[in-house]
Amino acid sequence: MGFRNLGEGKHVECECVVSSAKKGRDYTTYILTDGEGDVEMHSREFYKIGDAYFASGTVMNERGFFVLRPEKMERRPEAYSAVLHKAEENAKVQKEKLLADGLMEGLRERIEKVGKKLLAARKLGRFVLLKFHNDADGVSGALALIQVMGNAQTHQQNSAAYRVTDAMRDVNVIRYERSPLVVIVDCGSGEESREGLEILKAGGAEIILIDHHPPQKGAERFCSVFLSPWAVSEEEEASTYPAGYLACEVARACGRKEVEHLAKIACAGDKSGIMPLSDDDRERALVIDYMATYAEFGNRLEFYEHALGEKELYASILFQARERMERVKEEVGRMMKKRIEGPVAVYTVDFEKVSAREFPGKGKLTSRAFELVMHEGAVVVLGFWDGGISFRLNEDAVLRGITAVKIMGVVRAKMGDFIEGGGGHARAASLKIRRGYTKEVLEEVINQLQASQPQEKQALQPS
Ligand SMILES: [Mn+2]
Repeated sequence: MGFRNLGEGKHVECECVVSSAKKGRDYTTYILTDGEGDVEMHSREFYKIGDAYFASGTVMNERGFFVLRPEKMERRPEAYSAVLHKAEENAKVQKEKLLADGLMEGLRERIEKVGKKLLAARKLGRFVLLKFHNDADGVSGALALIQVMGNAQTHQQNSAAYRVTDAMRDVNVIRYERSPLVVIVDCGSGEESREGLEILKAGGAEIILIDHHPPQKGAERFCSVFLSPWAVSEEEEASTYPAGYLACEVARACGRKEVEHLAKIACAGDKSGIMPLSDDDRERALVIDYMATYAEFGNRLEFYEHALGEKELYASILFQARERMERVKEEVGRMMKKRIEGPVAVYTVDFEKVSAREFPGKGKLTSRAFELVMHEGAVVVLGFWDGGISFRLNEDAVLRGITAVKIMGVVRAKMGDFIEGGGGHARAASLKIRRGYTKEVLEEVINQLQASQPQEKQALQPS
């Protein structure tokens, strides 16, 4: 007796949610949904969008539209989750051909599940808080998702870790919202984020995590959907499917076809080769990265859309960003020192001596240094400054058994007192170090890299 098969004169009674309201001159036009079907209702009473009711009445045909003449509308807050659940089940997603092959087929079910949740959230006027990492990957992912949701509170997250302070702030944001949904893009999977996620969940949020950073064990248990390539692979390759790309697949499943360029910006920003990229894609990624570096916490998404759409602003930012990149590249090249000859060569760069301050950030600076030597056999590059060390390794180094995660693990175990955090991928990662102790930690990292050198020559000799 719900709203699914309506007919003139039919009596209905069911639990439903007010999904929209449009005020007219004489009455307000409401749309009620029971999660399976919708019906219009005209009323002079006030009903709040997102509130759950028990409704009963008769359906009339008014100028071709079915309209409910209510006999009873009774608040029933406890019905909300059942209606939401039905709406999620009934949300229509599409089976699109995925933009990148490989791992992703295994993630299709999760992509569709996120899609259904977002569509249902939109339908029921559910409160959504969208958190995105402050780089091209995080921003483009958020831009794709907002197309599906239409409306959400968006907050830029200026760290790859979802820390306790972030959770505290967010719990406060969602405190008075009914069934709040928090979607986190391109951050939050690492060890550093565990406590934060736990608090956010305890604070009443349903959490969807869309990320490609290697997860700590059990990150999944805080999320209703854990959309990560690591959910279907243990290979380092998983990292190459950026969060923004994953978000674009969600948007496409929801019928938003115009997001392919955003997927490419995500890939360009994170240096991923899973999709063919143009210079335009790389430029846009650079512009977003530049803007995101300077944006304050809580910066809204519209800011980026605006800059990508304004020719003059865009050109000016691109010019600045490029100029900065060129300048630091040259400086970084001069500052590089070779600390270990090989078989896996190790280079260091002291960023305290490089004039870049905010943009490019330390990770990008390390990438610039890395690009200068990445083709010279097996290579590790360490960028360091007062407060941290950033790691870049090429494929050859990983093939010889060295990963940033391993080295960081050993160093953390030995020098835990000096280390405040860290995380990342096998080939790109960083350590956060107590101020004043970077030199000591760096020497230990170099010792460990020395100790991890493969003894290949002897091993290959026949006995
Ligand atoms: Mn990313």
